[in-house]
Amino acid sequence: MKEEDKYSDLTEDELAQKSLAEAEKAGMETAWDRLQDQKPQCGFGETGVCCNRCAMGPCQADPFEEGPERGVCGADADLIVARNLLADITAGAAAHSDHGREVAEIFQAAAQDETGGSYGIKDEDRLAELADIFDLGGKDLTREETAKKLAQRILSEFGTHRDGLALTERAPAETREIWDELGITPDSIGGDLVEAMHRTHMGVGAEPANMLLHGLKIALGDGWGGSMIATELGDVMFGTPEINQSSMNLGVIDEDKVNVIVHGHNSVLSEMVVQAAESEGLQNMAEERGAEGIKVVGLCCTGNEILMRRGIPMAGNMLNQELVLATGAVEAAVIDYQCIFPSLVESADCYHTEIITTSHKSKIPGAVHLEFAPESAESTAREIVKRAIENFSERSSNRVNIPGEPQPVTAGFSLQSITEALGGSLDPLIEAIKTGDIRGAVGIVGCNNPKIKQDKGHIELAKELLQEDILLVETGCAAVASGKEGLLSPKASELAGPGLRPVLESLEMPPVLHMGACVDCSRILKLAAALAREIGVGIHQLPLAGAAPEWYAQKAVAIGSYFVASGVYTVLGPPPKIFGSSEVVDLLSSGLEEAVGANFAVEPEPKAAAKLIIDHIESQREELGI
Ligand code: CUV
Ligand code: SF4
Repeated sequence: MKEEDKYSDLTEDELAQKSLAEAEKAGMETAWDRLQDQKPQCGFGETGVCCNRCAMGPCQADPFEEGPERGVCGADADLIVARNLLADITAGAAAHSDHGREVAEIFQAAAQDETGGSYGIKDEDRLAELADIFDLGGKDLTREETAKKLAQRILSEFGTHRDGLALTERAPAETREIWDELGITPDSIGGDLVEAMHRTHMGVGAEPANMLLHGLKIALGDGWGGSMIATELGDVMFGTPEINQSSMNLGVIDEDKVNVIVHGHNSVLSEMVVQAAESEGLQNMAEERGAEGIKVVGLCCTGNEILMRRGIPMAGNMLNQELVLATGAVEAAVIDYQCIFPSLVESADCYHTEIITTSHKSKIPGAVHLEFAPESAESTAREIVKRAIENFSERSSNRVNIPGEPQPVTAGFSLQSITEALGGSLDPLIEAIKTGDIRGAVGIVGCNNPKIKQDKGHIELAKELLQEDILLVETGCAAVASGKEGLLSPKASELAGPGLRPVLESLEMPPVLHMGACVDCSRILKLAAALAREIGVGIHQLPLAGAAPEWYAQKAVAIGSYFVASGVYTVLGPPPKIFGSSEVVDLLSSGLEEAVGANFAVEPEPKAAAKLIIDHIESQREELGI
């Protein structure tokens, strides 16, 4: 058996298979090892009926009616499951929204000229677009005044006010009516989240449906609020993505250069690191130390952001974070927050790599902490890159093992760049959907999860759908899985069915459009809203679907929930922890369908998931009469 064959059950990514062999040799533990150590995982936890919310517990409600049916407080399985699910959505929505708020705070600091020029306004059109939707009034406002006012308005949506979120107005009227009727139109990003945490406390109601409706509300506040704000203000400050060429996989690590990984989610950090690394002074310093330059490489969603806006190459998705260290050629891994393994410092200990934390929210013992603040962002970024350069001499060349060549990718698909590529309007896309050349569009999003062979869920589902003339838009780790597989290249249009293929070829577009990080799922909402408005229907009537074939994060639960609440049928790969409650399962399937015109399904097997999605799209088309 060849070394890497041992690993071919774990990941579809061939370079990762080689790196896994390398990691094992180095004695580096990975998430796959730790998953093995955890088996068997607890059935109560898996089905969502375990509650550890208060000091009368922990409690379990036995869904099979063999053990106790109620916790000490009297909560039954349905309530425990619903409350746990609400807590998951809350954590996920809070993660995105706190990230969005940080971007907004930096935008405010920039507007008030308090960042020493580190941050500014790059895209005035987007600023004007936001000024319009936030109704800032007065065409006579200067750019600076507009930015200040906008920052204030946006920040107030995170906290003090309860008057609704301006960006929800982007949704078509038919969709907003559904939200209003159900009482799930968000009032305030922060206020709704605090209420959600309140509702997860012991003794705040016992009605699962009422609990889950609030889950939809905070999820909408994530998608059309916190996440959308992160995306929009990122575009204003760093530029709206344009179609670009780059590369992906572990092979992007450059043996001859100082390699700096940026890992996590917040582009306000990674943007600065990229700028610092491009500076002539630091490039020269790297050359003086014997390197051919500095290479910044992305990982996870912050990587997706700088790929989208700057064409920076990506080393991989979530499960590649340890393996990239096993190349032995990473001088520094700079992290902010979310999806970063707490054990990463130990993994890095096997090599010379330095882990650098940058947020007070996300410190790791053993890491170097260089706190990032808007007023000193530039100098901190320079310090980070300098440390990486100095660390270059610690690299042992005999331990460098870069497992292969990078895969070319095309990325940078925002609503703006898609519209531009279509010749200035969405009409050609709508026409192709109407004629049936394109049957519909599906957003494949979300994470890796070691319970599923890495990237297989994403890639197989993508290939199945393309064959059926379904256009794909992707974000997060799903998009990176596609990138590594070659699906983000126009060449891959040969995998598309006979209707879709010529459309793609005439536009020289890849069959999978990379739309960014997880917070950029808001770009998918914006696209869906634009399509619905053009056609004159609600989002729930469009031939669309969503999928999260390898999700693991609470953030993904929030994303799935706002997709569904916005009217997009969504298929999950790994099952959510709800199967201990038939009431919650019914609510998420048939109950939601009645309420918002869309629901969840769970199907880990890609071909079967594809079938569910295709059937859904065809029935949507039928109802639309196209
Ligand atoms: Ni935010 S949330 S594993 S990096 S997509 Fe990737 Fe994307 Fe999930 Fe995390
Ligand atoms: Fe048990 Fe109720 Fe406390 Fe949960 S909230 S731990 S079910 S007593």
